[in-house]
Amino acid sequence: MKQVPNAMVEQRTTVGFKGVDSLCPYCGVGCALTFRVDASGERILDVQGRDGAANAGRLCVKGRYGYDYAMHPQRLRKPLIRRESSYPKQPLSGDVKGNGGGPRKPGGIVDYDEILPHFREASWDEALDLVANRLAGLRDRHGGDSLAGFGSAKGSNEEAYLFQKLVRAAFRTNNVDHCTRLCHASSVAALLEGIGSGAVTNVVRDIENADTAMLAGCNPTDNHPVAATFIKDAAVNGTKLVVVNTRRPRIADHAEIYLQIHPGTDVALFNGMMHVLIRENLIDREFIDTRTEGFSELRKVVEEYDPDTTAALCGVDPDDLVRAARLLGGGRRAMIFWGMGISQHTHGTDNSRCLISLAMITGNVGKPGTGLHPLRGQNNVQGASDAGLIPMVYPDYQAVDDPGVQAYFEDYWGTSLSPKPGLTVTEIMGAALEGQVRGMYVQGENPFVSDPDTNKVRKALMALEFLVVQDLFLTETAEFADVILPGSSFMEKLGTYTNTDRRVQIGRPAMSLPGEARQDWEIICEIGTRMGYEMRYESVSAVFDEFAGCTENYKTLSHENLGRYGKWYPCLDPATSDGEPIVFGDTFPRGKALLVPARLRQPEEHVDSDYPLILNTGRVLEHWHTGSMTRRSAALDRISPDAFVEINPEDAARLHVVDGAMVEVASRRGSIRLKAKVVPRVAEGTVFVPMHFREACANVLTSPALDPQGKIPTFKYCAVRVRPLEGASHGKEAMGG
Ligand SMILES: Nc1nc2c(c(=O)[nH]1)N[C@H]1C(S)=C(S)[C@@H](COP(=O)(O)OP(=O)(O)OC[C@H]3O[C@@H](n4cnc5c(=O)[nH]c(N)nc54)[C@H](O)[C@@H]3O)O[C@H]1N2
Ligand SMILES: Nc1nc2c(c(=O)[nH]1)N[C@H]1C(S)=C(S)[C@@H](COP(=O)(O)OP(=O)(O)OC[C@H]3O[C@@H](n4cnc5c(=O)[nH]c(N)nc54)[C@H](O)[C@@H]3O)O[C@H]1N2
Ligand code: SF4
Ligand SMILES: [Mo]
Repeated sequence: MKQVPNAMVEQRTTVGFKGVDSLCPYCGVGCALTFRVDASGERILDVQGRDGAANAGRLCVKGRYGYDYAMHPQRLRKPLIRRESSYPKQPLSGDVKGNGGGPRKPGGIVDYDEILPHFREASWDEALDLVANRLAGLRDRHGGDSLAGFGSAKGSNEEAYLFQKLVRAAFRTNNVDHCTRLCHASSVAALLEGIGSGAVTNVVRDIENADTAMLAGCNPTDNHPVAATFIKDAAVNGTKLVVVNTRRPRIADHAEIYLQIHPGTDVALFNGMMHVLIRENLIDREFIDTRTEGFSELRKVVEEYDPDTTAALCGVDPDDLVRAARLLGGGRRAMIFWGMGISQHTHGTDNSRCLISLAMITGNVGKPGTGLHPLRGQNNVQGASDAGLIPMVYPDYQAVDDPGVQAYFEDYWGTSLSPKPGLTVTEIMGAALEGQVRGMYVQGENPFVSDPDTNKVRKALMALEFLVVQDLFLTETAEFADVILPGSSFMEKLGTYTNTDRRVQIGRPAMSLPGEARQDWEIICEIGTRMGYEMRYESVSAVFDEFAGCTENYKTLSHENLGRYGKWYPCLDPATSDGEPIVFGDTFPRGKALLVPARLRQPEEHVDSDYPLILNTGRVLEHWHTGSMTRRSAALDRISPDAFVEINPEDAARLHVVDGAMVEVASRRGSIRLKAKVVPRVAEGTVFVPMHFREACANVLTSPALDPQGKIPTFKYCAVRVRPLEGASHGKEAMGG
């Protein structure tokens, strides 16, 4: 592929072009689009929205302008091997304490000139043999559990399926996980316990049939932007929105009621709402009797949460709490959407349990305009989970410690398998630090920037005896690698992706691979085969068929019958049906839904006079997680170039922080320097830092404390202090280097 300056990418050309029907590579909304590609097949000219089930032709700024990362000159083009002289390993681009860390191009991207000399180019054969030999050597000397793999929710179902198969069958361990652990793991734990399925019950666009929609701990305008447009349409047509958040999201402008609660007090709020619903008899008795169990225990617990006490705990007006409850019950059709403000807490599972109970006691499941919708984040996090990129389960959530299931997969894959559930993302980092995990394969994740407590992650990555990273770019994580493999971007590959609505859709290749980069799925298979476990497939669709063969919800689907528009699963007869937009009308996978009560628990981390503020972390519209893609997208980086911390005007005045000035934010684990934005949308006593900017890495601050069931870290709650930096100017140069 030729290198193209970004400016040229935006130019239209009059020479011939072809249209490729595909998908947006970013979020779980799963918008369908058409790439217009120039005649050479090496350059995307522009993108048009396509009339997919999730987007009806709409796209957000990332879908429309965010594709050029794939054409960035920093794309990896050849396998790289770390030079002998670069051992023992040191962090290459600065220590990322958050205060600048290393040389950067404008836009925060590391200057490769400083890093590349630590690696040498290698042939694929040399690199793949090295990877296979080192991993197999560790496996044979120390056992399969000395290895671990992080797969990717940015990749396809086929890649996710192959990756977990590689780890289980060739590494011989269940230590395989992905970013779902940092995301909706707690929601899924509560949903599996409560109803026996982790996927959404109703699709986003069913909101047009809802009387009420509650949006708890999510910010759809920035994070699920096209879904947000359908939510706003519904609001215009009469659906009442109840928004629950700690930092006013833009969707609150359309809300009937906005509840700005104290961080981490959702359990109390939802219990208080259930208290009102039961007291005022706005519940659905028949649904409770026929479809649920555990109501009397739930009733006892929520009895303790009268509106006045609860509202005080949560910092909201008791009348608003009562009004919000009334909007959800009394036979109104209500939908519940939720996001990371619910799941990323040490009580994330409890938060979701309460939302499930709220839906159940009001009979709001299984009908149009109702249901439970944990908004999925990555374009394929639903599919990657379905395909078994989870340490405790094979594809289709089948437990690895169930002897019947183990026997089935031993037969299906023709090898013996470990019955021991594996470690999660966060546990793997701990085990690496302690020397139990010695070798790792990271494909399409950037844990150095996305995992909590960066200083701990750095030590863990440095402690590994062998690390192979397969990415599009030389990421912050890849700086710790022994071998770096250049993979395929979304725009270069064929595969299926499952969106937040359970819709399985095909992404099609629009461009050729750059340099010697290879297809991710082929690299995974090569490693397996070279480790002694044969993995050979004729095509991507053959991989899909093997995956569908062991995964109930996909059994009827194939590349052929997914066609241009895809299908919702379950889909009994793809020839005649589009699949099911609404599920569980008669029964739940576990039979009756289990109502599991929860009480408000104190957070692990406490504020005190040294660390008096609560840190909330999250996202901005234009950037994607660790920035490796969007900070290499010209339009997106231009709109949102800098890290910032939002601080309330009252706190700012007290701390002598002015808008635009440089400040230091410190937690008990580390500190970062960035620009202050003084805004009332964050509550007094709280601050907000987006996670995208490696030079002011939010996760230097965050705590690795975990939810006991979901094992998800508490990204939404840690104690910090803010101080102005003396003599700091407003410019970028003050961000250190
Ligand atoms: N632009 C963009 N879009 C994305 C992504 C991205 O990186 N960039 N990532 C994708 C992924 S993987 C995911 S998981 C989704 C995440 O999408 P969201 O779930 O919307 O994610 P966040 O912005 O992290 O957090 C959601 C909200 O929780 C609020 N919150 C914080 N603490 C609390 C609390 O204690 N209680 C309540 N009720 N709310 C609280 C925050 O203020 C924030 O508005 O976005 C996806 N979409
Ligand atoms: N503080 C804080 N931290 C958080 C969160 C938060 O709210 N606050 N949210 C958490 C959540 S919800 C999530 S989902 C995680 C996300 O964490 P990560 O998944 O680690 O973040 P990404 O930046 O999406 O990483 C994707 C990587 O894959 C590469 N990539 C993209 N496409 C491909 C491909 O097709 N093939 C290959 N081989 N590589 C590819 C990209 O270059 C990038 O390096 O972050 C978590 N971390
Ligand atoms: S809403 Fe999500 S899937 Fe749709 S265009 Fe935007 S980022 Fe892409
Ligand atoms: Mo996520």
